[in-house]
Amino acid sequence: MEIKRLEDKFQKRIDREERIEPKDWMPEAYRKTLIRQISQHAHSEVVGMLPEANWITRAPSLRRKAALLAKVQDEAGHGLYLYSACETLGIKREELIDALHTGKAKYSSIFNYPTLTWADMGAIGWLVDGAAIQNQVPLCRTSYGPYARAMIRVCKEESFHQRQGYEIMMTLARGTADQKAMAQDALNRWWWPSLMMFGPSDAESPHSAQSMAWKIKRFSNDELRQAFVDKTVPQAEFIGLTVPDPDLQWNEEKGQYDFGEIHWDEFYEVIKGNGPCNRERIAARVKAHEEGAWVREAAVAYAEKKAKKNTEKAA
Ligand code: BYC
Repeated sequence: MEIKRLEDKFQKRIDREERIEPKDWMPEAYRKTLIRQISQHAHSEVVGMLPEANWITRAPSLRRKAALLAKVQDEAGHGLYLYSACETLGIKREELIDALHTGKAKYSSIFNYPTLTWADMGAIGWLVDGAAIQNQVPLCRTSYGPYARAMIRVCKEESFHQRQGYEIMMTLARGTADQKAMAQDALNRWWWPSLMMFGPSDAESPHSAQSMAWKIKRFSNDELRQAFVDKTVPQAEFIGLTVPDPDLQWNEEKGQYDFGEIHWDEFYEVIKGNGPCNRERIAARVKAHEEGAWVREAAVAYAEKKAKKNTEKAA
């Protein structure tokens, strides 16, 4: 009875667009859903550094190298804000990282594909960060305060990432025939996995209805995917590239594009751990974590020494 009353009061706060803060009462399922989504999001940022880091040493100019380096560093920062936001829900960062390393936690399907050419840096920035922006701008208004606030800065940075990617694609598409072919090949390989980033279709999405009612999600997976297609197809046309979908067609009546069927079997295989690079990605993360243990230990020792000094000074 008491729980029911608290739940009703909680839902009323959500309906009034009030932000929920860490010390507020919240249903256990709301807390769990947020831990799941925010930690998956944090893991995606951190694993998302790997496919691009692969190209930092091979960027074709100093300018490209500096921009890519800055982008990958931004992603590390996004991971840190998101782990911190997640910790406000009463879970330890070590537990979250352990869940990633043992394969219990998911991260975005998109980062399980290989980066084969320089054009993939363009395609990732343009399409993957473009899809991320589509999904994350509404999350600046998500109902949980620390997540919403973290997303504001993340989105500003994603906007720079998207532009640097599109500019790489534009340069290649306007370059030699070989460069244009490389850009087209990257678009061919990244288009469908980018559409899968939005998650299963609404009819197949187990969490959507409750997350929409709690205003964690503001738009459904299909709504966001459609908006992304409508925005991105003209961008491809503008630089003279072809979206690899024979069924893609402008629907005058609906005022949006119709597009072909997504290969959901591939999506489910990738999120089960059987994508082209899943094992490689987790192995790289575990190795980095183990090899970075001394840095974490040194940081803790330094913080303790500093705190001790401060207490001694105050005494
Ligand atoms: N990949 O009921 P659904 C970035 C899972 S990082 C893997 O629709 P929900 C970037 C889903 O977790 C991009 N798994 O779930 C970084 C659930 O499984 P569990 C990351 C996926 O949560 C570096 C099941 O499928 N962005 O932008 O309501 C460089 C059923 O799905 C995927 C975020 O994380 C997927 N694509 O909706 C560049 C944004 N899709 O947990 C860029 C925040 C679904 O029951 N997250 N699943 O085992 C969200 O907005 C939502 O969690 C989702 C899924 C729309 C992704």
